[in-house]
Amino acid sequence: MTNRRSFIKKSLLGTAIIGPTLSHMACNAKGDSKIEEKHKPLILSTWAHGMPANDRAWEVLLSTGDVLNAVEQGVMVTELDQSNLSVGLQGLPDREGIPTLDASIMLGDGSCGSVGFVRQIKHPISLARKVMENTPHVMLVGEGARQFAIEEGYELEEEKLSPRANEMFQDWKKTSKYKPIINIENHDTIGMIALGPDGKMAGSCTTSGLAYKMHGRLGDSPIIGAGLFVDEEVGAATATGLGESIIRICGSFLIVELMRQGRSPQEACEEAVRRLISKNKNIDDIQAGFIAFNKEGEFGAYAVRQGFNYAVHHYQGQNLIDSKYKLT
Ligand code: SD4
Repeated sequence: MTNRRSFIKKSLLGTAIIGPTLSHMACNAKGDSKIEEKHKPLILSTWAHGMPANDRAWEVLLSTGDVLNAVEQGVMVTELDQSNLSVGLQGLPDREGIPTLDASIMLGDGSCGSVGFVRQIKHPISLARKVMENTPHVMLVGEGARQFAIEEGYELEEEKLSPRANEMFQDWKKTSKYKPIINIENHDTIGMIALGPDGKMAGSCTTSGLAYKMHGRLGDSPIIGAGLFVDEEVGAATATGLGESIIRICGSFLIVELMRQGRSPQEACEEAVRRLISKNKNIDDIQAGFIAFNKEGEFGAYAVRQGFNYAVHHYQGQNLIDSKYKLT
Protein backbone atom coordinates (compact mmCIF):
# COMPACT_ATOMS: atom_id res chain seq x y z
CA MET A 1 0.00 0.00 0.00
CA THR A 2 1.24 3.51 -0.76
CA ASN A 3 2.85 4.94 2.34
CA ARG A 4 1.94 8.37 3.60
CA ARG A 5 5.22 9.97 2.62
CA SER A 6 5.13 8.89 -0.99
CA PHE A 7 1.44 9.74 -1.08
CA ILE A 8 2.12 13.31 0.01
CA LYS A 9 4.95 13.52 -2.50
CA LYS A 10 2.61 12.38 -5.23
CA SER A 11 -0.06 14.76 -4.02
CA LEU A 12 2.30 17.68 -4.32
CA LEU A 13 3.47 16.48 -7.69
CA GLY A 14 -0.13 16.18 -8.83
CA THR A 15 -1.00 19.62 -7.57
CA ALA A 16 1.93 21.09 -9.40
CA ILE A 17 1.30 19.32 -12.68
CA ILE A 18 -2.42 18.89 -12.84
CA GLY A 19 -3.67 21.59 -10.54
CA PRO A 20 -5.57 21.22 -7.30
CA THR A 21 -8.64 19.06 -7.05
CA LEU A 22 -11.77 21.15 -7.19
CA SER A 23 -14.69 21.05 -4.84
CA HIS A 24 -17.72 23.27 -4.86
CA MET A 25 -21.04 23.76 -3.15
CA ALA A 26 -23.98 22.22 -4.93
CA CYS A 27 -27.58 21.25 -4.25
CA ASN A 28 -28.79 17.67 -4.18
CA ALA A 29 -32.22 16.51 -5.38
CA LYS A 30 -33.84 17.44 -2.07
CA GLY A 31 -32.34 20.92 -2.19
CA ASP A 32 -29.88 20.32 0.67
CA SER A 33 -26.58 21.94 0.02
CA LYS A 34 -23.58 19.65 0.13
CA ILE A 35 -20.00 19.57 -0.95
CA GLU A 36 -19.58 17.92 -4.32
CA GLU A 37 -16.12 16.68 -4.95
CA LYS A 38 -14.41 16.56 -8.30
CA HIS A 39 -11.23 14.60 -8.74
CA LYS A 40 -8.97 13.97 -11.68
CA PRO A 41 -7.25 11.55 -11.82
CA LEU A 42 -9.66 9.27 -10.02
CA ILE A 43 -9.85 5.53 -9.49
CA LEU A 44 -12.86 3.71 -8.03
CA SER A 45 -13.17 0.00 -7.24
CA THR A 46 -15.76 -2.23 -5.67
CA TRP A 47 -15.26 -3.62 -2.15
CA ALA A 48 -12.37 -3.45 0.32
CA HIS A 49 -10.04 -5.45 -1.91
CA GLY A 50 -10.31 -2.41 -4.18
CA MET A 51 -7.88 -0.61 -1.86
CA PRO A 52 -4.72 -2.56 -2.80
CA ALA A 53 -5.98 -2.85 -6.39
CA ASN A 54 -6.42 0.93 -6.53
CA ASP A 55 -2.93 1.42 -5.09
CA ARG A 56 -1.45 -0.59 -7.92
CA ALA A 57 -3.61 1.12 -10.54
CA TRP A 58 -2.67 4.54 -9.15
CA GLU A 59 1.02 3.67 -9.30
CA VAL A 60 0.67 2.56 -12.94
CA LEU A 61 -1.41 5.61 -13.84
CA LEU A 62 1.08 8.02 -12.32
CA SER A 63 4.10 6.35 -13.83
CA THR A 64 2.72 5.71 -17.33
CA GLY A 65 -0.30 8.00 -17.66
CA ASP A 66 -2.11 5.04 -19.20
CA VAL A 67 -5.61 4.34 -17.85
CA LEU A 68 -5.89 1.01 -19.64
CA ASN A 69 -2.71 -0.38 -18.10
CA ALA A 70 -3.86 1.00 -14.78
CA VAL A 71 -7.21 -0.80 -14.72
CA GLU A 72 -5.69 -4.02 -16.03
CA GLN A 73 -2.83 -4.17 -13.56
CA GLY A 74 -4.98 -2.93 -10.70
CA VAL A 75 -7.41 -5.83 -10.82
CA MET A 76 -4.62 -8.33 -11.47
CA VAL A 77 -3.74 -7.82 -7.81
CA THR A 78 -7.18 -9.14 -6.85
CA GLU A 79 -7.02 -11.99 -9.37
CA LEU A 80 -4.04 -13.32 -7.39
CA ASP A 81 -5.41 -12.60 -3.91
CA GLN A 82 -5.74 -16.03 -2.30
CA SER A 83 -8.08 -14.67 0.37
CA ASN A 84 -10.64 -13.61 -2.23
CA LEU A 85 -13.02 -16.43 -3.09
CA SER A 86 -14.93 -14.48 -5.74
CA VAL A 87 -12.14 -13.49 -8.11
CA GLY A 88 -9.46 -15.56 -9.84
CA LEU A 89 -8.81 -19.28 -9.98
CA GLN A 90 -8.85 -19.57 -6.17
CA GLY A 91 -12.52 -18.53 -6.27
CA LEU A 92 -15.48 -20.74 -5.43
CA PRO A 93 -16.30 -23.16 -8.24
CA ASP A 94 -19.50 -23.88 -10.12
CA ARG A 95 -21.77 -26.71 -9.00
CA GLU A 96 -19.57 -29.26 -10.83
CA GLY A 97 -16.59 -28.13 -8.76
CA ILE A 98 -14.91 -26.24 -11.62
CA PRO A 99 -13.75 -22.62 -11.26
CA THR A 100 -14.84 -20.66 -14.34
CA LEU A 101 -13.97 -17.00 -14.76
CA ASP A 102 -15.54 -13.93 -16.37
CA ALA A 103 -13.82 -10.61 -17.14
CA SER A 104 -14.22 -7.50 -19.24
CA ILE A 105 -12.23 -4.40 -20.06
CA MET A 106 -13.29 -1.21 -21.79
CA LEU A 107 -11.80 2.08 -22.91
CA GLY A 108 -13.65 5.39 -23.07
CA ASP A 109 -13.53 5.42 -26.86
CA GLY A 110 -15.73 2.32 -27.14
CA SER A 111 -12.98 -0.29 -27.50
CA CYS A 112 -13.78 -3.32 -25.39
CA GLY A 113 -13.11 -7.01 -24.90
CA SER A 114 -14.29 -9.78 -22.64
CA VAL A 115 -13.99 -13.44 -21.79
CA GLY A 116 -16.58 -15.61 -20.12
CA PHE A 117 -16.82 -19.11 -18.69
CA VAL A 118 -13.08 -19.47 -19.18
CA ARG A 119 -11.01 -22.10 -17.36
CA GLN A 120 -7.40 -22.38 -16.20
CA ILE A 121 -6.47 -18.77 -16.88
CA LYS A 122 -4.70 -16.91 -14.09
CA HIS A 123 -5.42 -13.44 -15.42
CA PRO A 124 -8.71 -13.38 -17.33
CA ILE A 125 -8.56 -9.56 -17.41
CA SER A 126 -5.43 -9.71 -19.59
CA LEU A 127 -7.09 -12.24 -21.85
CA ALA A 128 -10.07 -9.88 -22.19
CA ARG A 129 -7.62 -7.17 -23.21
CA LYS A 130 -6.12 -9.50 -25.82
CA VAL A 131 -9.60 -10.12 -27.22
CA MET A 132 -10.03 -6.36 -27.52
CA GLU A 133 -6.64 -5.74 -29.10
CA ASN A 134 -5.90 -8.85 -31.13
CA THR A 135 -9.26 -10.01 -32.49
CA PRO A 136 -12.08 -8.42 -34.47
CA HIS A 137 -14.46 -9.57 -31.70
CA VAL A 138 -15.63 -8.30 -28.34
CA MET A 139 -16.31 -11.53 -26.49
CA LEU A 140 -14.87 -15.06 -26.40
CA VAL A 141 -16.22 -17.74 -24.12
CA GLY A 142 -15.52 -21.24 -22.87
CA GLU A 143 -13.31 -23.52 -24.89
CA GLY A 144 -12.84 -20.88 -27.60
CA ALA A 145 -11.47 -18.44 -25.04
CA ARG A 146 -9.15 -21.11 -23.67
CA GLN A 147 -7.89 -21.97 -27.18
CA PHE A 148 -7.32 -18.29 -27.88
CA ALA A 149 -5.31 -18.03 -24.65
CA ILE A 150 -3.09 -20.91 -25.77
CA GLU A 151 -2.54 -19.22 -29.15
CA GLU A 152 -1.59 -16.04 -27.31
CA GLY A 153 1.05 -17.96 -25.37
CA TYR A 154 -0.75 -18.25 -22.04
CA GLU A 155 0.12 -21.18 -19.84
CA LEU A 156 -2.89 -23.05 -18.58
CA GLU A 157 -3.03 -23.43 -14.82
CA GLU A 158 -3.72 -26.77 -13.22
CA GLU A 159 -7.46 -27.20 -12.65
CA LYS A 160 -7.47 -27.62 -8.93
CA LEU A 161 -9.54 -25.92 -6.25
CA SER A 162 -7.79 -23.77 -3.69
CA PRO A 163 -7.84 -25.43 -0.23
CA ARG A 164 -10.43 -22.97 1.14
CA ALA A 165 -12.65 -23.20 -1.98
CA ASN A 166 -12.46 -26.98 -1.83
CA GLU A 167 -13.44 -27.03 1.82
CA MET A 168 -16.43 -24.80 1.16
CA PHE A 169 -17.44 -26.75 -1.95
CA GLN A 170 -17.34 -30.04 -0.01
CA ASP A 171 -19.54 -28.44 2.62
CA TRP A 172 -21.97 -27.13 0.03
CA LYS A 173 -22.18 -30.58 -1.61
CA LYS A 174 -23.62 -32.04 1.60
CA THR A 175 -26.88 -30.30 0.84
CA SER A 176 -26.10 -28.97 -2.67
CA LYS A 177 -29.17 -26.81 -2.77
CA TYR A 178 -29.10 -24.78 -5.91
CA LYS A 179 -30.09 -21.40 -4.63
CA PRO A 180 -28.19 -18.52 -6.13
CA ILE A 181 -28.29 -16.25 -3.12
CA ILE A 182 -25.62 -13.59 -3.04
CA ASN A 183 -24.54 -13.13 0.52
CA ILE A 184 -21.72 -11.45 2.30
CA GLU A 185 -19.38 -14.39 1.69
CA ASN A 186 -19.80 -14.67 -2.01
CA HIS A 187 -20.06 -11.27 -3.56
CA ASP A 188 -16.62 -9.85 -4.02
CA THR A 189 -16.20 -9.20 -7.71
CA ILE A 190 -13.83 -6.41 -8.50
CA GLY A 191 -14.98 -3.70 -10.88
CA MET A 192 -12.60 -0.78 -11.37
CA ILE A 193 -13.05 2.48 -13.27
CA ALA A 194 -10.34 5.08 -13.84
CA LEU A 195 -10.30 8.65 -15.07
CA GLY A 196 -6.92 9.89 -16.25
CA PRO A 197 -5.55 13.43 -15.85
CA ASP A 198 -6.17 13.94 -19.58
CA GLY A 199 -9.84 12.86 -19.36
CA LYS A 200 -9.17 9.39 -20.79
CA MET A 201 -11.22 6.66 -19.13
CA ALA A 202 -11.06 2.88 -18.77
CA GLY A 203 -12.69 0.16 -16.73
CA SER A 204 -12.14 -3.47 -15.84
CA CYS A 205 -14.21 -6.13 -14.13
CA THR A 206 -13.15 -9.65 -13.15
CA THR A 207 -14.80 -12.44 -11.17
CA SER A 208 -15.19 -16.15 -10.62
CA GLY A 209 -18.89 -15.36 -10.57
CA LEU A 210 -21.65 -16.68 -8.45
CA ALA A 211 -20.60 -19.54 -6.20
CA TYR A 212 -21.99 -22.96 -7.21
CA LYS A 213 -23.57 -21.56 -10.36
CA MET A 214 -24.73 -23.89 -13.14
CA HIS A 215 -21.89 -24.98 -15.41
CA GLY A 216 -21.79 -22.54 -18.32
CA ARG A 217 -23.49 -19.68 -16.52
CA LEU A 218 -22.26 -16.16 -17.35
CA GLY A 219 -22.85 -13.27 -15.01
CA ASP A 220 -22.93 -9.56 -15.72
CA SER A 221 -19.17 -9.03 -15.40
CA PRO A 222 -18.20 -10.09 -18.96
CA ILE A 223 -21.25 -8.41 -20.51
CA ILE A 224 -20.38 -4.95 -21.78
CA GLY A 225 -23.13 -2.61 -20.58
CA ALA A 226 -24.15 -4.84 -17.68
CA GLY A 227 -21.09 -5.25 -15.44
CA LEU A 228 -19.09 -2.44 -17.02
CA PHE A 229 -19.57 0.53 -19.32
CA VAL A 230 -17.28 3.42 -20.17
CA ASP A 231 -17.89 6.37 -22.46
CA GLU A 232 -15.38 9.20 -22.35
CA GLU A 233 -18.01 11.71 -23.46
CA VAL A 234 -19.97 11.02 -20.27
CA GLY A 235 -18.48 8.78 -17.60
CA ALA A 236 -18.11 5.20 -16.44
CA ALA A 237 -19.89 2.67 -14.24
CA THR A 238 -19.33 -0.85 -12.97
CA ALA A 239 -21.36 -3.33 -10.95
CA THR A 240 -21.17 -6.08 -8.39
CA GLY A 241 -23.78 -8.43 -7.01
CA LEU A 242 -26.22 -10.91 -8.47
CA GLY A 243 -25.37 -10.78 -12.18
CA GLU A 244 -28.80 -11.82 -13.41
CA SER A 245 -30.39 -8.83 -11.71
CA ILE A 246 -27.82 -6.47 -13.23
CA ILE A 247 -28.08 -7.93 -16.75
CA ARG A 248 -31.86 -7.48 -16.67
CA ILE A 249 -31.50 -3.71 -16.49
CA CYS A 250 -28.21 -3.30 -18.43
CA GLY A 251 -27.06 -1.67 -15.21
CA SER A 252 -23.77 -0.01 -16.10
CA PHE A 253 -24.97 1.21 -19.48
CA LEU A 254 -28.11 2.55 -17.83
CA ILE A 255 -26.07 4.59 -15.36
CA VAL A 256 -23.89 6.11 -18.07
CA GLU A 257 -26.97 6.99 -20.12
CA LEU A 258 -28.65 8.58 -17.09
CA MET A 259 -25.52 10.67 -16.55
CA ARG A 260 -25.62 11.63 -20.24
CA GLN A 261 -29.11 12.97 -19.61
CA GLY A 262 -27.84 15.14 -16.77
CA ARG A 263 -28.02 13.03 -13.62
CA SER A 264 -25.09 13.10 -11.23
CA PRO A 265 -23.24 9.79 -10.72
CA GLN A 266 -24.97 9.38 -7.35
CA GLU A 267 -28.43 10.06 -8.79
CA ALA A 268 -27.75 7.70 -11.71
CA CYS A 269 -26.65 4.86 -9.40
CA GLU A 270 -29.75 5.39 -7.24
CA GLU A 271 -32.05 5.28 -10.25
CA ALA A 272 -30.39 2.08 -11.48
CA VAL A 273 -30.97 0.43 -8.10
CA ARG A 274 -34.63 1.54 -8.13
CA ARG A 275 -34.97 0.04 -11.62
CA LEU A 276 -33.26 -3.17 -10.56
CA ILE A 277 -35.59 -3.55 -7.60
CA SER A 278 -38.64 -3.00 -9.79
CA LYS A 279 -37.53 -5.54 -12.43
CA ASN A 280 -36.49 -8.39 -10.15
CA LYS A 281 -39.14 -10.47 -8.42
CA ASN A 282 -37.01 -12.20 -5.79
CA ILE A 283 -35.52 -8.99 -4.42
CA ASP A 284 -35.23 -10.38 -0.88
CA ASP A 285 -32.48 -12.68 -2.17
CA ILE A 286 -30.59 -10.04 -4.12
CA GLN A 287 -27.69 -7.76 -3.37
CA ALA A 288 -26.24 -5.54 -6.10
CA GLY A 289 -24.18 -2.38 -6.04
CA PHE A 290 -22.94 0.16 -8.55
CA ILE A 291 -20.14 2.73 -8.64
CA ALA A 292 -19.81 5.51 -11.20
CA PHE A 293 -18.05 8.74 -12.08
CA ASN A 294 -18.63 11.40 -14.70
CA LYS A 295 -16.10 13.18 -16.87
CA GLU A 296 -15.87 16.04 -14.37
CA GLY A 297 -14.57 13.59 -11.78
CA GLU A 298 -17.67 13.52 -9.54
CA PHE A 299 -18.46 10.05 -8.27
CA GLY A 300 -21.23 8.10 -6.57
CA ALA A 301 -22.37 4.64 -5.50
CA TYR A 302 -25.54 2.90 -4.43
CA ALA A 303 -26.60 -0.61 -3.47
CA VAL A 304 -29.78 -2.59 -3.00
CA ARG A 305 -28.98 -3.25 0.65
CA GLN A 306 -26.46 -2.53 3.37
CA GLY A 307 -22.97 -3.99 3.25
CA PHE A 308 -21.54 -2.73 -0.03
CA ASN A 309 -18.42 -0.60 0.14
CA TYR A 310 -16.05 0.80 -2.45
CA ALA A 311 -12.51 2.10 -2.66
CA VAL A 312 -11.68 5.59 -3.89
CA HIS A 313 -8.23 6.85 -4.80
CA HIS A 314 -7.32 10.40 -5.85
CA TYR A 315 -4.75 13.02 -4.92
CA GLN A 316 -6.57 13.95 -1.74
CA GLY A 317 -6.61 10.45 -0.32
CA GLN A 318 -7.44 6.78 -0.42
CA ASN A 319 -10.69 5.83 1.24
CA LEU A 320 -12.96 2.88 1.70
CA ILE A 321 -16.49 4.25 1.68
CA ASP A 322 -19.68 2.56 2.84
CA SER A 323 -22.20 2.86 0.05
CA LYS A 324 -25.67 4.23 0.65
CA TYR A 325 -28.41 1.70 -0.01
CA LYS A 326 -32.11 1.44 -0.71
CA LEU A 327 -33.60 -1.40 1.32
CA THR A 328 -33.27 -1.84 5.05
C1 SD4 B 1 -21.77 -12.44 -11.04
N1 SD4 B 1 -21.66 -10.10 -10.55
O1 SD4 B 1 -21.16 -13.32 -11.61
C2 SD4 B 1 -20.99 -11.36 -10.36
C3 SD4 B 1 -20.84 -11.74 -8.94
C4 SD4 B 1 -20.39 -10.61 -8.10
O2 SD4 B 1 -19.52 -9.70 -6.32
O3 SD4 B 1 -20.46 -9.47 -8.39
N2 SD4 B 1 -19.90 -10.80 -7.01
O4 SD4 B 1 -22.99 -12.41 -10.97
